[in-house]
Amino acid sequence: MTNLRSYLAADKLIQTMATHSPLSAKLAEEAGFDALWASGFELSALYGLADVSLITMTQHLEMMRAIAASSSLPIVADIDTGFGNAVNVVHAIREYERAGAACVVMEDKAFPKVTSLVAGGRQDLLRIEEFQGKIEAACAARMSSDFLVIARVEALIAGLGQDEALRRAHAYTKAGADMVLIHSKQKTPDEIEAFIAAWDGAAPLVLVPTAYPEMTVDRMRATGKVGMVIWGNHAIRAAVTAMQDIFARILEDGGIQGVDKTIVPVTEVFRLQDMNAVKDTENRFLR
Ligand code: SPV
Ligand code: MG
Repeated sequence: MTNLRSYLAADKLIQTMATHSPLSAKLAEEAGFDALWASGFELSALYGLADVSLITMTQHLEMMRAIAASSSLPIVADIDTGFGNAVNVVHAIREYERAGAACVVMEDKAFPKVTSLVAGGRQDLLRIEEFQGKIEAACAARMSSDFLVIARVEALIAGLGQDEALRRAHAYTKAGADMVLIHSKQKTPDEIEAFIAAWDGAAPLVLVPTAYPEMTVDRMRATGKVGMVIWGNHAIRAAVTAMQDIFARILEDGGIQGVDKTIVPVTEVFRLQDMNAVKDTENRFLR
């Protein structure tokens, strides 16, 4: 597994794709992404639940372990609010590092959190000092210095403006955060680009441009301050689009004759399941 800190040292823009399962992780790796986002939103959606701290740490960890077992890419674990206070954070960091995460992203919202992109969502933030304590706890709890701690600033999401976002980003870097994720739900990149222009901290920034899709890789690179982009929920949205289309068509057509050639053959799924390895094992050992 590549160490994310070495990417940072090389000034690489790390492209991180959302995943909710080992299968989506394998597809992201084959597509050529650098890292995997173990997204809380995607896993919540997979369970048919809202992303409001309903998924437990155990559920998220279990999926993350399954993802780690099926991909060699570094995993950026979305630990939401860190599951409580600094005491919970220490426990969470030990668990996530042991489970194979390369990095965690922890957000400065109060538990239970409300998903960031929903219109009119209740967005309660922690006091800066309290979140600094949680970042310090995360840094102190990690076993390897290669394990990255990313502080996620939700001040723009909460409508508190750029000054508050900058104040928080500086405070969290002072507490030891390796990178700062600055999130925005504005429909254009303006708010984020204004933040980036004003950011004079040493920590590279992380963007999740879901709400402002015109923010391209080239545009992020041009700022010289973005170290990672997270394509935040495109795996689950792509899956929903595909299933909605195919399910509707099967009912409309009264059968699968129309869709059969439009989806991957079952042999492609066998390949992703590594059925050949099963056959080899059978040939070797079944007597
Ligand atoms: C997630 O994917 O779980 C995220 C990104 O935290 S967002 O849903 O945009 O908050
Ligand atoms: Mg999340």
